[in-house]
Amino acid sequence: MSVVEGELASATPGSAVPLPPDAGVGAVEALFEKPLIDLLFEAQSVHRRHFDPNSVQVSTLLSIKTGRCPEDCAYCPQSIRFDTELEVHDLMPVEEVKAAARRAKAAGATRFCMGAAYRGPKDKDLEPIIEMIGEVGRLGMESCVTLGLLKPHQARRLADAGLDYYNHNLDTSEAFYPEIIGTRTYADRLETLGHVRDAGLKVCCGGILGMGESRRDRIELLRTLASMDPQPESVPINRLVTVPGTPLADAEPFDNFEFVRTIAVARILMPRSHVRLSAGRSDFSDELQAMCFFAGANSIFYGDKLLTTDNPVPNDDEALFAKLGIEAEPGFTHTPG
Ligand code: SAM
Ligand code: DTB
Ligand code: SF4
Repeated sequence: MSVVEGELASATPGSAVPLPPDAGVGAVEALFEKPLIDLLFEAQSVHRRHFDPNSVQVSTLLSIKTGRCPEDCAYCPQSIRFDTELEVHDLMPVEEVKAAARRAKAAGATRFCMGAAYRGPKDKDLEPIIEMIGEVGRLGMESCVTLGLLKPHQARRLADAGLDYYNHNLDTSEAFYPEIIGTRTYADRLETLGHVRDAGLKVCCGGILGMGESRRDRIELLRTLASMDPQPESVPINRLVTVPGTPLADAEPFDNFEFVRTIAVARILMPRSHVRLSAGRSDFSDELQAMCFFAGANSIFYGDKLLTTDNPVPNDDEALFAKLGIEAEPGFTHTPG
């Protein structure tokens, strides 16, 4: 810890030591209720004890299978149940995905995430995906996939293929979840996360803000994430992207300060996790993004598209990093195999 960091940490108001992962509702509520500046100061103090505060991890996302998903997630443009005028496609050819991974590497990404609109993959779907994972590793990037619910043997197959991360979100609190998704339960999601951990994979797990949930739901989501042992290595915090045709198309815009508070509380509860400023950034001002980085967000998706919706164009992100003096986190290099 540098002298400045030491001073900052010792001057932290309230709990300089992060809350335990099983902190009670009251303790987490008290964080949310702090004056914003005190909360940000505490989150930033925790953040710089574990990370370089001027470094942000950069991931690239690609939808390798788009649309016609049988699930009914009320936020999702890819559900077959909603008319979202989506351009659908089956699993992309392996060579096309490999080429996209090479472009991501050349653009500076250190993690390549591949998403597929499945309830869960069939065993035969995993074969081409395993080839894609191999190429990402050979390029020296970390690999991540998000394929829905997994069976234990499927998680092991992905781990054996050299996959680094599996993304599977809890999305919201257990209590609010049935308002959003009817086709699979919270317990199903926790079970998949257990299989992912048991297979030795790193976990990327987070949620969405702005679906009409209460602050109590956000508290419960963060408590559930933080009480995982070990905590998820990556925590994507998405702000709902309202997509015409989905049941949440007319959801009220989510409050910017509540978004920043949620990032800060996530940082305090999960001090060693990468907290990703995920979907929704296209609607954020530079100033709001800067506040999120100050609150402890230290990962973004880079590239003009998320899975099916817009993300800021790379030029804008480069300009933002330059203005803020932020550097992309140095790459992780796999042993070529
Ligand atoms: N089908 C897989 C699954 O559900 O696990 C993988 C892909 S799914 C699209 C990945 C995540 O994207 C969801 O869990 C959700 O958190 C996020 N997401 C999807 N649509 C979104 C939207 N409109 N706004 C914000 N986040 C969204
Ligand atoms: C996550 O939490 N957010 C990403 C990633 N994991 C796969 C996906 C965001 C999707 C936003 C809506 C879309 O582009 O379709
Ligand atoms: Fe399907 Fe995933 Fe979208 Fe739900 S979030 S509808 S499971 S693609």
